[in-house]
Amino acid sequence: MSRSTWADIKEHGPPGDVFYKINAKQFNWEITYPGPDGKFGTKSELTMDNELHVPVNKVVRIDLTSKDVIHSFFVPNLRLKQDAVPGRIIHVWFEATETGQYEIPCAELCGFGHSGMKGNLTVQSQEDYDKWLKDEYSQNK
Ligand SMILES: [Cu+2]
Repeated sequence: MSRSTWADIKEHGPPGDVFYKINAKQFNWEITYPGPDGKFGTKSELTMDNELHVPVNKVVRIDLTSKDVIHSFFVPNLRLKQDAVPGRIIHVWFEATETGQYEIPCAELCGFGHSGMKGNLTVQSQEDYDKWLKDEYSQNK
């Protein structure tokens, strides 16, 4: 892969449609959704362990970091793997083109619970995603 191809994929990528923050920690993926206003850092944002829901055919952008040791965010079905490093925020993006459930194992030996560190990626139609998220927001109040 040439240097410019690498840069196109890893450094630039297309503009995002949906945004999340993922904080790896022994031994879960802590996933933060922006509030209904699209903003992070407010009371209405939503944080949960291991459940990443995204709409299909949308560019997903993630700010990935770690609270403790080095983990690796791995979605085998998307051929996506990126280290999560404490003290650094690494930008990750993908676009899932098929609905379904996929696993997010940790791909870096990170301690005694490493083998059980597994998240779930749910790729949904926009309609189902909106419904799910609305429901989660209302339970969060
Ligand atoms: Cu891990």
